[in-house]
Amino acid sequence: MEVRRISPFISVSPQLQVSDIGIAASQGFKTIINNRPDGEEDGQPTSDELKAAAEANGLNYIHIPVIPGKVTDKEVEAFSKALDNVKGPVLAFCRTGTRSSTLWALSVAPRLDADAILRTTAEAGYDLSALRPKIEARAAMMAANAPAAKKKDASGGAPSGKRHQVVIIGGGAGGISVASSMLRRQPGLDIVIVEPRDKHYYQPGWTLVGGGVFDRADTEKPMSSVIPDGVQWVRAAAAAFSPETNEVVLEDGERLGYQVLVVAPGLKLNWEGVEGLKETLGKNGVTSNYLFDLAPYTWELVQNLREGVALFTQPPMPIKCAGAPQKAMYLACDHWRRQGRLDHIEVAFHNAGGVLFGVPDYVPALMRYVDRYGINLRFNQNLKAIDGPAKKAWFTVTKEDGSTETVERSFDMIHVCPPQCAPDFIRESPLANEAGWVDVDPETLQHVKFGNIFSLGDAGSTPNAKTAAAVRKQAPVVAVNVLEVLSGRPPRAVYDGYGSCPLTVERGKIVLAEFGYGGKLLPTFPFLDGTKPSSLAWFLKEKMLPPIYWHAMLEGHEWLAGPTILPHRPTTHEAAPACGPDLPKAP
Ligand code: FAD
Ligand code: UQ1
Repeated sequence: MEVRRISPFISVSPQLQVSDIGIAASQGFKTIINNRPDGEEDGQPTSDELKAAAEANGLNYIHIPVIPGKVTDKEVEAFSKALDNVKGPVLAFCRTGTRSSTLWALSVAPRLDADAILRTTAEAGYDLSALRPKIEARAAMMAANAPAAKKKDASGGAPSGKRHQVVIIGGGAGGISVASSMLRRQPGLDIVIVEPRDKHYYQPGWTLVGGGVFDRADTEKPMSSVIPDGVQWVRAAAAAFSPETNEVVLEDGERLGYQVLVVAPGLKLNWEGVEGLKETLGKNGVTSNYLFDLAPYTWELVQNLREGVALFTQPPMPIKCAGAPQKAMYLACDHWRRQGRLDHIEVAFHNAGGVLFGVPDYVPALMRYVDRYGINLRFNQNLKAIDGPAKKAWFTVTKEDGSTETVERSFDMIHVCPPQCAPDFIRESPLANEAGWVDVDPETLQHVKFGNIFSLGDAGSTPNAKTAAAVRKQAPVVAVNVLEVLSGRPPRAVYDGYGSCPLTVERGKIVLAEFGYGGKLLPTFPFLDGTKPSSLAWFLKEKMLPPIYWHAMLEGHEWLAGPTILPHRPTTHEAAPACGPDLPKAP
């Protein structure tokens, strides 16, 4: 069995025998496409026999027979439709694989340049250069028939030619940590990080900036200082993906080729999602700890407020650090209480959701603080519009019967947690799930469709708490799995959904939520009961976590974050060494 990979989603091969089907299943293929009519030569297994073998091995089977040299539009349409709808990876075959690769080339013609298509098939061992006029004609025909359908490519830019071993999108918590974790395991690995900003931020510190504990300068470092030695930094924003040709398209149209791609661009703070918010941020008593520039303004407002109304808002989930909106509120209340002003300040928490915190075990401790501070909880109230100069905010309230109404609130200060979503270039890409996030397996963090793409951090589809704490555990998992895939083996490190949210309930005390998938409590230290406020957890947050972030996590020292590795499963994939050595653990 001679499998030739065209893209992470589809490979082609010469004639498969019935006995090859089980091997294909063990190599991770999910669908077989047979492009050969029955009875072309003696000894050829029939389509029915292959179908039965595929079904016995849990694979989908599709028969799109093609006569050699006579590929019709109908067959291309059928192949194209199959690729859009079936589960991948797909293994298509005919006598030599040429008909299958021809069908692929014509199927993707509306989306990819002829050059890219021909280069890709040539790399797989099929010289289809004679097909160029047909590819171009089909692309033109499809464009004419469906002008508004799909753009040919995000850029039309020229390929750079070089294919890096690993390209990482984003130099935030996820991108830097995973680069370091990979390099610790395999020094000299060819890694590129695509990151437009020249500063890296320790965002978890912004709650303490807003609470008057940290200086915002402590939360910022030059990007160049956190990019690991030996990693190439491309100072640009990624704009689109071309997973069929293993390329990322940058904003200026440049293309970067990769063997494995790691997608970690974080999420988008959607300030435009609240009418009037952008115009008034940073003035008129409107603040947010979600911005480096504004966290100090939170503390300024808190210090200056002597009486009046203070509102704190929380948008619909998912958001990064789901506890951050209430952390800002508790620290403000604690200050006002210590100053003897709390009785003169009406505090309300307007939460688009219906619960104070998603994991019930932590709610009783938080409720005690809500009561102590006299906070008015307003559930199912979503901030829709704000008028800074008039000091008014409007909320859409969803009632029990599902009907909605708008309520108006006046304020003296308001802390806004903005609505959040996947970045636009991810949402609009073939990597996204329906909600816009990078569609990855929750355990291996491997893309569900493109086996050489991984994602970690806030941009991923995994249902964990979107936190740096989660990234600390995800980075080693992705590092191991990327190296496995580069060696031609399937992923074997698994992530348990760990995330953590240190809820600053008062200055000096924290309720340390630590939990994994399904809300399972995952405390790191047996002696630290996260469901109770504790000064030890505050000490961890204030004194220990910054150096853990900067010097352990970002530098690839996997403190308390060693990945769970499943036993090695050797495969017979032609690209894989017969049985590779176990990967060394990071120090
Ligand atoms: P980020 O760290 O946001 O990095 C994304 C990077 O990608 C950025 O550098 C960005 O410039 C880059 N990028 C964006 N678009 C592109 C593009 N097109 N091309 C290339 N690069 C791009 N977590 C905790 O664990 N504990 C806490 O106490 C905590 N508190 C928080 C408090 C606040 C106020 C906030 C805002 C966050 C908090 N977090 C906390 C969450 C934590 O900061 C994030 O979950 C974490 O930073 C996510 O890492 P990431 O790499 O996915 O994204
Ligand atoms: C954590 O690991 C982490 O990332 C480094 C955070 O962000 C800074 C956190 O806020 C927390 C609470 C953790 C969890 C770490 C331990 C040791 C419990």
